[in-house]
Amino acid sequence: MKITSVEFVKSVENIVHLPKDNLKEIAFAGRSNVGKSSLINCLLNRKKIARTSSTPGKTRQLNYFKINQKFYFVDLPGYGFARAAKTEKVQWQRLIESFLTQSKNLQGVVSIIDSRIGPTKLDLQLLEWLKNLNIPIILIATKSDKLSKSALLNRVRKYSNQLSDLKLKQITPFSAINGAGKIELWREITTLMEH
Ligand SMILES: Nc1nc2c(ncn2[C@@H]2O[C@H](COP(=O)(O)OP(=O)(O)OP(=O)(O)O)[C@@H](O)[C@H]2O)c(=O)[nH]1
Ligand SMILES: [Mg+2]
Repeated sequence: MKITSVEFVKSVENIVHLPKDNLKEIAFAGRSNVGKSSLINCLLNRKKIARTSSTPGKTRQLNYFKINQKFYFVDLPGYGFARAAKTEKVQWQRLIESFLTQSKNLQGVVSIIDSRIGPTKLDLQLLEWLKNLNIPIILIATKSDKLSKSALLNRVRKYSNQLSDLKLKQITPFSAINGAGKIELWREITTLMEH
């Protein structure tokens, strides 16, 4: 995908404020600190259009990025941030839920897991939920640079088996550090967008 323009449009805390221009959307979901914002920056060839941080729980709204004036990337708040206040957790959860159930333009969700950790309980909940809602899933195992090639292969194979019920096409290893998996992920995103 040739990126001609990237624009941060807005942060949304309540879905009544979703953009109204009906452009197609791809959302990015995963545990807090898993690397969602870094992955978005890497895909868009921008260093810090999506804010990243080593402090978990940085992304607390739905962040809308308009690409090539044609479609949106939506950076979702991370789930499972242990130190967040309970009321805050409930708030984010509600925001993600209402977004996933009500966005009319959502083409699919890039669900991001940590290649070293694999799917956690919360990841599984999200995946099952997406499946029940018939929302297409692209599954990414990020931070692949932290594992050797053979360890990575083994883990990805293991996760595929663990998730066989979901009938995913594949799990794509990815690294925001060295760009591994970037071409494959763009290919998967483009395929969803063409539907
Ligand atoms: N080694 C390595 N580190 C990564 C990678 N992706 C992200 N990180 C690091 O992981 C930390 C969290 O990254 P973010 O992109 O901010 O994670 P996030 O999922 O957006 O976090 P929240 O917005 O808090 O939910 C940062 O310190 C990143 O530098 C990767 O592919 N490899
Ligand atoms: Mg983030």
